Amino acid sequence: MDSIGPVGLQQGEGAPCYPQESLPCPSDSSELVQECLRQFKVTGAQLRQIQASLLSSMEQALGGQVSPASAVRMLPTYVGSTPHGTEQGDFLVLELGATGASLRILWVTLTGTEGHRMEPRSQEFVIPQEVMLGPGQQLFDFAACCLSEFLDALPVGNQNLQLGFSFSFPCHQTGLDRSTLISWTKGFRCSGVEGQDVVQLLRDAIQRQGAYSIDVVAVVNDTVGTMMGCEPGVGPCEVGLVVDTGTNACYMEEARHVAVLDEDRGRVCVSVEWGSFGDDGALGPVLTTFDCALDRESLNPGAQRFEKMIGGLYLGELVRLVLAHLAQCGVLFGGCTSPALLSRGSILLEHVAEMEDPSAGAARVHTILQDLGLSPGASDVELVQHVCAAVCMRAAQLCAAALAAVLSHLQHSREQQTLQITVATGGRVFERQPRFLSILQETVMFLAPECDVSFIPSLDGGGRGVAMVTAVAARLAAHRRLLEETLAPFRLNREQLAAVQAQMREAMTKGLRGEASSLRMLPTYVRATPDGSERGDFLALDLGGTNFRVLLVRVATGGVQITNQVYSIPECVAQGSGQQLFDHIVDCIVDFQQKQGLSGQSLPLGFTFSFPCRQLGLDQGILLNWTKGFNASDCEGQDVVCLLREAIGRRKAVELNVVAIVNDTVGTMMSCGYEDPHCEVGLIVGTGTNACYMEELRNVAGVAGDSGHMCINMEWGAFGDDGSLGVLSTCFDARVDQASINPGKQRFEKMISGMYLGEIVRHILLHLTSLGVLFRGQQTQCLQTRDIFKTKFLSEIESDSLALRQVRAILEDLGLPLTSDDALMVLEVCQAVSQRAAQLCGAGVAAVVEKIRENRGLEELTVSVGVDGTLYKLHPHFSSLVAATVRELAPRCVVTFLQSEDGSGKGAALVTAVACRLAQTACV
Ligand code: 0WK
Ligand code: BGC
Ligand code: BGC
Repeated sequence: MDSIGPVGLQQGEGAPCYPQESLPCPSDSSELVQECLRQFKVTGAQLRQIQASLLSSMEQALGGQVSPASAVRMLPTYVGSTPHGTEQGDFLVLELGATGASLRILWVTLTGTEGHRMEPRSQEFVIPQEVMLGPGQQLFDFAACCLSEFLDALPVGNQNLQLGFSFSFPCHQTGLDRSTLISWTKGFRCSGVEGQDVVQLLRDAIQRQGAYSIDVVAVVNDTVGTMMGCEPGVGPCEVGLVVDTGTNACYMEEARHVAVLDEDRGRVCVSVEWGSFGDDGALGPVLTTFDCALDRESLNPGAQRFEKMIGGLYLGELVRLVLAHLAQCGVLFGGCTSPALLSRGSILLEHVAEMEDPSAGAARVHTILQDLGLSPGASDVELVQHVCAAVCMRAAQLCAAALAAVLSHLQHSREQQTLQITVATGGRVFERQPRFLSILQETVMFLAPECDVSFIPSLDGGGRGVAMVTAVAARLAAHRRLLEETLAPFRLNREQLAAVQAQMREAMTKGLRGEASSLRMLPTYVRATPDGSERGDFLALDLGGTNFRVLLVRVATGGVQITNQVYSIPECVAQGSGQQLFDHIVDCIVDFQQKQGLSGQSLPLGFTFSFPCRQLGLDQGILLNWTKGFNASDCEGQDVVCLLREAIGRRKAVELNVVAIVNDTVGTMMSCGYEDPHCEVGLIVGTGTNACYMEELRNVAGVAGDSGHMCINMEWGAFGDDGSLGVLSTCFDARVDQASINPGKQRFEKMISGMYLGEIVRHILLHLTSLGVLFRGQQTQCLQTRDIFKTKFLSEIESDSLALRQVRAILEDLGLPLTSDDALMVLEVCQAVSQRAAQLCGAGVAAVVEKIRENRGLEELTVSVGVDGTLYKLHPHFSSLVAATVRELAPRCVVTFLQSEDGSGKGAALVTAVACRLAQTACV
């Protein structure tokens, strides 16, 4: 005869439950009865101990501590807000696992009007034991079959239905509709489900069923449904407490406390999963041998120890084990047992609820025990009621200790003297055991006196709450679809990029031949990259980027020394008269010379002029058209070296020897070429974008000579101005182009460079706001403001080191009223726009390096590309995306990207130095 007795373990000592020690049936029967009932007595100190230990487990788990694993899991649920009552629509809800061997389906209509409730239609289906313990597919097919049966009775036709899946088991959620089962609890143990995404399993089963088009948009733990099901008027409920077959709670936690979430604003609902509390032995002192026996015989020994002392699936079994022990010791039912009394699960929650209820009266107890094949005497009935009361009392007290831990944590984390809070309760233990709630309330008041707690039974067991979450999820899913539709044109595939590469290649060939092409392929008269023998002091100007710089470049044996000064070009000067612009440039030069003690010296000067110029020689450049926001009058069609010399002329006592005019791409190539002789391509991705490279002179029409090389300024910013990029251009690109000072021009540049990316993003955000996807559809003044969304925000927002919270800070500084979902979507918009820009740029570079490789008839080309420009340098992912695209599209070229340290001013000085060296050798 195996007998069960108290274990008497100290706090947290060793693994839970040693094999049961059989307790002798003491001769004094009353002692035995008292001993059995005393075991279920949990002292105030023990309850406080449990409260404290559960609290520290909660904080360990929230802090992300993995080893030792904390006993409670604290799982984020991706539910970020309690309902604001505006949710509306018809929703299907499938509840699995809350009420043991049954699943429930509900049709919930949310009216979106506060206080106006429509009674949900629902149906319960009993789940056969073999389905609860069989292959997972069978369980989900069973659920899908029940769904069809439920819908067959409703006039749903073939409308697309949205379903919320209430799945009451511990799951790692990675989204509102993505949830991986950690482990089964309660009476379930289907194979092939743990570690799987249960939403996908349900979707697959519904697919297999094929009867209705049902979209599973959210998966919710039953505690969350219970919390969300609170009538807004009484709430908001910020804690959901379920005691049904199992037990658990969820609550609204400050997002910043949840380590796994990189979010510190707002709140997120966390499922505590306190059922597993004590699986690490923390419950030692309050565990009885009856608990041990129950656990040993359960489907999951050693797991869910706390749940097995509270959950409705176990209370009946605990009572049975005690009654069986007392009967076997002869102090109950005259020492007689019955097959029913000795068989597991024969006493159910309902039995305990009735027998424990003093108002039910002895007669009912009698009937139940007789149904179990027992013939109870009068004293037996009373004793049975005592046992039921003891088991239920302890369950309610333990549940209260756990709830008090959650409440104390909330009170501390919200730094409130007194926490006022509403707890939504759900589950049949509450419904069937009215005393459960009162004991729970009393004990919570004892353990958390500074918390003013009101308990609200959740309506229809949380079904409405699940529908609320589903409504929110449906809205978010709809928003996601609209976001994907909006961003889809920005997601370029390999074919599209290869087409850009091929089109650019063709345009290069045409441009070199002087045929009509959107690529002007301008000869620069730079025939060689530096060979290191250059020497001397040079002045250099660098105009056309973010900053205008004047530089003194000393090229000596030991290397190149640069002194430079940044000057601003006010918009009114950039868009004023040409004379004003060049006078301003000369003013800056004079200021620089004075500061550097160079006044009166006429150093050779190299002019980096980053605009499309048809060069007739190294020091002759006819400006073809302004770009990048410049629009000074009387310059286009003029030789800008002349314009500069005239301005110098207008400024008395200034002598400057302008030797060379170079494009910033050429300056950058030369600057990097000085360090790396393989550098034969120059790339700028800054305010504007462009590239140059060393072409075979024989391929350059209009320039004499068939041997040797010449650097060609591609002016690729204008690629596609002939409409060849039409297929890739989006309505947002069109809006940016139309609003620019050079509509129809520089189309490639307007899809890539820093002057425009922020504007593309702003137009997309405006569009998404108008669809109600962003900022709750509120159009704000600031978002209507041109250029308010700087391209540098993309670099900041996309930086990996920035948590979503910082993204919010950037956007809030812009005066945008946003939620965390909004911040995430803005991040995705930025990523899509910058990724497209980098890939298009990569396709361009691939076209250039492949041209060089084929020019030289090489199997494989090793080449370096000198790069400059704020966007390329500051954006966290731009450079790697460009390199990846080049590897993909030009696999036979080994391309190294060299970020230019000194800008193209140094390059201009080197071009000048080469020109001076060649001039000297020509004189000799
Ligand atoms: C720095 C170079 C300059 C070039 C600029 C482009 O020295 O010649 O124009 O980079 O980058 P941005 O300043 O437009 O970002
Ligand atoms: C599950 C929880 C659930 C609770 C109440 C437990 O067994 O692990 O996810 O909330 O039962 O149904
Ligand atoms: C200009 C190019 C320049 C590029 C990068 C473009 O707008 O047309 O000449 O190289 O910007 O600054």
